Amino acid sequence: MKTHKRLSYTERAALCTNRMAQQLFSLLSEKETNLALSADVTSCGALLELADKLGPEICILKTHVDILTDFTVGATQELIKLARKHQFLIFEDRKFADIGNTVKHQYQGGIYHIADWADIVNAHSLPGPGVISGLAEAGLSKQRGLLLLAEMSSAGNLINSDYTQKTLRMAEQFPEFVLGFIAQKKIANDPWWLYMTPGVQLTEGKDTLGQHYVTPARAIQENESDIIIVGRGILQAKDPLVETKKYRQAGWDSYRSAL
Ligand code: 5BU
Repeated sequence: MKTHKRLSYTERAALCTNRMAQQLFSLLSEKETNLALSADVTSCGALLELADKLGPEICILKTHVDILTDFTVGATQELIKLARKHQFLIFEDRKFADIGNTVKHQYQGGIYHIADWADIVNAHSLPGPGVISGLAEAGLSKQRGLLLLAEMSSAGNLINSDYTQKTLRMAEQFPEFVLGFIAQKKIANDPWWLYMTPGVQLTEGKDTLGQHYVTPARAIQENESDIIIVGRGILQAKDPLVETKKYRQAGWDSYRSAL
C-alpha cells in the first residue's frame, strides 16, 4: 500500500527550479490535460492540420521532423503560431546520441534548426554528460528544455536499472536544462522531475515491430508518470478528435484518482 500522498501538478510546479518544468506543470494543471500527441505524419500539411484540430486537447505536440517529406522552415513557423493559439508546447523527439560538439550542430543547425522552434528535445544519456553540455550551449539561451531517455517502451531494449539510475545522476548535474525523463515509470522521489511515457494505448498490447503498450491508468496511476504520449492510438482511429478526447479523459481521470 502506498503511504505517500501524490502531489498535484500545481504543487510540483511550485517545487521546480527548472523553468520549463515549471511552465509545463502549470500548463498541465491549467489546461487540465496530460496528453501529448505524437504527431507521426509525413507531410507538413497533415502535421499542421493535426496541430490545429487536436491542439485544444493536448499539452504537448511531439514531432519527428525528419520523417516529413516536404519540410520547410515556414511550416515550423506555422506550428509555433498554432502552439501559441492552442497553448501547447512543441517537443521534437530527436533522441540526440552523439558527442557534445556534434549534437550542438544537429540541434541548432542543419536543415531543421530544431532549437529555433522546439521547446523541448530529448537525448540518450549513452554518450555521457557531454551530450547534455553540447545541447545546453545551443538551448539554454533560448530557454529550451531537455528530457533524458531513462527507459524505452520497446521490447528487448538494452536499458537496465543501473543505466536508468546513472541517467538520473547525469540529469542532476544539469538542473537548469534537464526538466525530466522519458520513462515508463517514476524513477526518483524528487517531485521536480517531469516524466513522459510513450507506448500508451487504451488497451495493453504491442505492435509488430517491438513496441509495447500500457494503458493510461497504468502509466499515470500505477507507474506515477505525468504525461502520456499517444501516436497511432489516435492517428489510426476513425475519428482522431473523438479518440483524442478519450485519451485526454483517461489520462486526466488517472491523474485525478491518484491524488
Ligand atoms: P505510437 O504510435 O503511440 O506507438 O508512437 C509512439 C511514439 O513515441 C513514436 O513517435 C516513438 O518514436 C516514440 N517513442 C516510443 O514509442 N518509445 C520510446 O521509448 C521513445 C519514444 Br523514447
